[in-house]
Amino acid sequence: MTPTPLNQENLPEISQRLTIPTYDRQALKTGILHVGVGGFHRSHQAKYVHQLLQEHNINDWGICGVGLREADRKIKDVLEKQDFLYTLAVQHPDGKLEGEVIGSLTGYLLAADGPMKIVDKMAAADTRIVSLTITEGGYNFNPQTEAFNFDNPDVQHELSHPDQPRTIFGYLAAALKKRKAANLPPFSILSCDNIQHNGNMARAMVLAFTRRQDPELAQWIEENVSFPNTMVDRITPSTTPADIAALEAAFGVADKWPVICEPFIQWVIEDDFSNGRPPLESVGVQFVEDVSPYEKMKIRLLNAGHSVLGIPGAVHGHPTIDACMDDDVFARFMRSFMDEEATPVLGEMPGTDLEAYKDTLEERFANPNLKDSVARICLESSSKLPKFLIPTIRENLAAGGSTKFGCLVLAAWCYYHDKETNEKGKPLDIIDTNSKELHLAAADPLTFLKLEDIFGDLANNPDFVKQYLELVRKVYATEDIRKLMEEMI
Ligand code: CS2
Repeated sequence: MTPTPLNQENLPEISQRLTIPTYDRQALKTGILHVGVGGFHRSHQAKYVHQLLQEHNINDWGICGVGLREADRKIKDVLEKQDFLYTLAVQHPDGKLEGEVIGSLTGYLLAADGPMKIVDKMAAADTRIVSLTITEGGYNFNPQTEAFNFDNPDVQHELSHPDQPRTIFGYLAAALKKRKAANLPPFSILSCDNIQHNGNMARAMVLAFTRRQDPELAQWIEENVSFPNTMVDRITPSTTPADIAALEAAFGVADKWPVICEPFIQWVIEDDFSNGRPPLESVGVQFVEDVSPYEKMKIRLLNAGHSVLGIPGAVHGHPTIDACMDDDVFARFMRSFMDEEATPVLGEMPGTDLEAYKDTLEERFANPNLKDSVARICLESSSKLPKFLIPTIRENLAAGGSTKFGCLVLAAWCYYHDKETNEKGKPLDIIDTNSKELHLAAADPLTFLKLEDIFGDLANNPDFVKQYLELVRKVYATEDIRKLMEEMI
């Protein structure tokens, strides 16, 4: 059977095999501009909005994607050919595969095709939310001091050329300035990245930038723009060519860039919007006054748990997170990290059953049908570890708690960047903006730990340095990280 190409016209035929959007996509206004349309946005926020549009007769909340990088051209081209439709495939642990065509995205703007088109769209009256998944690194702050990086050449350019935005900050400032001049209410800026207090962080960075570029605008933003904090969660592996072929065979639909994800989904948002919001509570989104406990728990357990499996997993040669979980030593190491190091410094989690949360994480990580590569988990670890893992180590050092599990992960990470191969000599698939610097520093383990922007002052703690150097020595001497993990648990 020839697969049916995914597009609006073919939906009636596709509806025999997959759930399709039943709302009038033509009638949707763009209420949300989303910057950073990766797999995660498409498995999570766009899915929630899609469900809202399916179940309720609302047409204010269509999403227009925005890509600021040239690398985003690929997704734009694919989506445009498919009338912005894509397949979301949920992989259940028992082998069940559920497919659905998502219709909430209705357009896509690429910076390279005209930055002002993006500014104009952000400044349009219909736009009420600009949401972001621009990764931890996209916020342009020093991971340790959390100060805005004014040395970034693109930022330098935008500061003196407000009509030529390049980073998210230049775009937001230009668009908000237009709205202010037109007497339009500002949009809310909704950060959906894995940073604790992501909304506060986005606000601090936008204000740092605009205070320098246009202090009057900064004051208006400070008084009028909402930046709700959010906790987002759904494990979404990168789509591989094999996935594309497998889904085509399973559904008989030719989708050039489908998204695969786990069944679990969660979104917790602080209910503070400058210009209205979709009634997402009707599709299961939790609106709360303070998201901090949720995000801390998720970042320190789920995201850190991923790194605790992924970095040693890459060094050992496990290809995926489920392969790590299938290895009893890795699974027990991760749980020991969660129980003995992450949990004691989590603080109060009123009303939350932490044990049950950790059990669920184990089940989610072990999903044998979700092939989440350790390469995805390790990518950009230089921005992730300062948020996911290092605070737990630092707080345990202050409280006299255990740091050995976290420390072994850092020792393995030094080996990972020094050798750039796994223990069997196979080249690692390393993607990190700072990979050159990390590789050079890792030639000497202490120089590596002295990378202050990543590790802060860990190198000033003699006990920790001793533990770390000893573990690095063992990682190199044995070239058997698994054995070292086994000895610890
Ligand atoms: C992962 C996250 O990037 C990572 O290291 O931990 O992408 C994780 O899968 C998501 O945050 C799950 O919600």
